[in-house]
Amino acid sequence: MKRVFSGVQPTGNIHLGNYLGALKQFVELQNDHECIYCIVDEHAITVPQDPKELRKHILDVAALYIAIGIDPKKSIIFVQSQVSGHAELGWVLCCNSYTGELSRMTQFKAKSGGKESVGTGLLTYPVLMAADILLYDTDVVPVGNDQKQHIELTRDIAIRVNNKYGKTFVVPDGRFMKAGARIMALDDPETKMSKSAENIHSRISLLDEDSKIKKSIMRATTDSDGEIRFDPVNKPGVSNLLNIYSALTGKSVDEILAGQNWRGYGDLKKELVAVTQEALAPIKQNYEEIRESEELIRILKDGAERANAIAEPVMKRVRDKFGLGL
Ligand code: ATP
Ligand code: LTN
Repeated sequence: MKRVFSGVQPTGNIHLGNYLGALKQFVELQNDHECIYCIVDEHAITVPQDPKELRKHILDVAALYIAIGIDPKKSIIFVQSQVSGHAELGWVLCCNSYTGELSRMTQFKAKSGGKESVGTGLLTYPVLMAADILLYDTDVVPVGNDQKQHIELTRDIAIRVNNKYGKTFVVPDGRFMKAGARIMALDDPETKMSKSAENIHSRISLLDEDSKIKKSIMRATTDSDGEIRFDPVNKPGVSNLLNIYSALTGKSVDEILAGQNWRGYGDLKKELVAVTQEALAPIKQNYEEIRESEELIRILKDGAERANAIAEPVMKRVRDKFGLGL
């Protein structure tokens, strides 16, 4: 069975972009893969976090993992900082990467741009991500499109180390969704839907109430020509709505357009509201049940033990290859 690894940062409410780009694949993959799903709290602290909020968000993401259908009996769910190999391997890989390649990363440029002083963690963020992945001999990494460059870097580092020290790492592949790989902000379809955008109507969080879902979708930016057609370059707003519709229902955009008699954007939006509310209702219900249960902590502790049992032999291999320790 091929091994899958992915992670989500505990930095706020998970939104439709996270879900349709990454998390939905997590659920699908667990039937025929060995899956490891991480809550990457060490990545979260590359920017300042309130400690109390961070702890809360870790449990929020864990509960959401389970609420969307990740089964802790099939998949490993754990918190990154509970397995020390991530930070340890992160350091080893830092010593095998170049500041030039790291400063060329789009995410680094976006997050550091215009700032007077930039934290080192922002620069080395993708190296820690490479460590997450390589620590488990991962074959497949399901992520959104925005992580493509980081996956490429992970592969480059793995190949570089293998060439220099002999076969040490499995070289992983990214896995990207057709419909949901890049969900755009509802208020500005030129930028990706994000947890950190100021306008709450730019995104739909998985736990949003029905009234909020309706408000955000009904006020989504479209255009003035009134024609419902999939054309991301000229009609990014409408295309984004169709894309979300497609990713939520599993129908292709052609199928959706062929079966409709919408008279305008209002009709498309109303139906998308209904589709979204229906898709999120069971997730919200499951979430309420699991979030406050003691079971959640037990699942994360058990997950960390199982993750560590896979990581430790890989770390031993790395120490041996590099001549670290005794
Ligand atoms: P944000 O920018 O929204 O704060 P993020 O990219 O910092 O989110 P994560 O929570 O770590 O961070 O992302 C989890 C997963 O969601 C990743 O696989 C990422 O590629 C994916 N993802 C994030 N935003 C989108 C989006 N707008 N469309 C599709 N996938 C996305
Ligand atoms: N950088 C990712 C989160 C992340 C990740 C990983 C994803 C950290 N480590 C390992 C896949 C595999 C992001 O979405 N911002």
